[in-house]
Amino acid sequence: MISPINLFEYEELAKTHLTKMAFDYYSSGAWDEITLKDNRAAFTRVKLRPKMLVDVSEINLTTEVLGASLQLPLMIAPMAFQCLAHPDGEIATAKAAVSAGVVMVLSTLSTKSLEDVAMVDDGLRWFQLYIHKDRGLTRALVERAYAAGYKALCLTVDAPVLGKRERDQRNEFTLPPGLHPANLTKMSGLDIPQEKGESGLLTYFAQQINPALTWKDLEWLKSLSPLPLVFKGILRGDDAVRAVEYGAQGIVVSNHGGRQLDGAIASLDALPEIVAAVDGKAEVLLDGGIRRGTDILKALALGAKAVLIGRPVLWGLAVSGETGVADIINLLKEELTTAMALSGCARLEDIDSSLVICR
Ligand code: FNR
Ligand code: LAC
Repeated sequence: MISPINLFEYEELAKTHLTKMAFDYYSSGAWDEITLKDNRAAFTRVKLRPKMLVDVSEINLTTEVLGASLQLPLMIAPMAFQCLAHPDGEIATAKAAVSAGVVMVLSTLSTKSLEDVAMVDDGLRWFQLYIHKDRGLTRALVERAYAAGYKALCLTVDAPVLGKRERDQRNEFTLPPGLHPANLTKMSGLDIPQEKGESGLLTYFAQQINPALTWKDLEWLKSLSPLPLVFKGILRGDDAVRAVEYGAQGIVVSNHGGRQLDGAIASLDALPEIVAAVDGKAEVLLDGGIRRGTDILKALALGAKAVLIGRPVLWGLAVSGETGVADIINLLKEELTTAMALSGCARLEDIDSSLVICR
């Protein structure tokens, strides 16, 4: 078997390792998948303006996010149900993140418990929170994440209800026997009566997740732990400003990988407005469609402090567990190093808006 040389080849290979139900769940977007595709297309609309005759014999990729050092400006986005890709699931992802020196954000809906993932050497881990209707359950999640040493709470704000992913509906998506959301229940499957002709996850959200959440609930959330708050799923400058007023230390510009509101703006297109609105008062991160080192370069040039990758991590996991995830990170690292050298940027601080032109 020839090993993949880029993230797209990983996806192709991963498809052969996954059930159709799992591959469809991982890869799909909402409705017509317009936003899913536009997340990628947005990167092709941005052109680079490389600088010549700069000493690029040493490229430095290190940076800081929320005061912690990262080996490169990359993080692993929260993604549910990673044991569908590999038996080690989130543990394998956490190990690869620790070795690479990047932050992993663990999903509320992980298939390994947050405590088990925290056993992987002292990594830089954040916990992604879904606020359930059951406030006691939500409080317990936050308290457990804090106790287990997670360094920030990543509050996902773009999913009051689950986006309609029609492939999951067609497949009546559910978890196979033996897998369950390990932070929530000791039962198998999604622990809900599965509705015929519907995705089990959509039903889960409708029953369990609080669609009435608003800004006024944030004081309550902040009272639960001293963890810094990062808002994930912001697409407008005014919302970003409000998030900062409510104490956000970080903003993830994201449309959930095109899985929520189809037709929503590509995250890269939303980035400049948000960077301008936040005006340095919080760290701005971006996810959605990052597949090449040049994509990271473009996002940084448009003002992101770092980027998160989603699906490619699952492709790495499906192909070869921890090794595959490590390889995904390494491929992006090599590509970013080359892209910076060819652009005349030896350090991340050399990357600024003069490097890009948006058409
Ligand atoms: C996600 N995403 C996500 N986000 C979140 O806040 N909580 C979650 O549990 C999940 N679960 C999840 C599962 C799967 C299978 C995918 C693909 C995505 C969204 C994720 O964090 C991120 O925003 C996108 O995946 C980024 O886009 P790319 O890199 O996949 O294009
Ligand atoms: C998803 C949810 C779980 O995107 O965030 O599938």
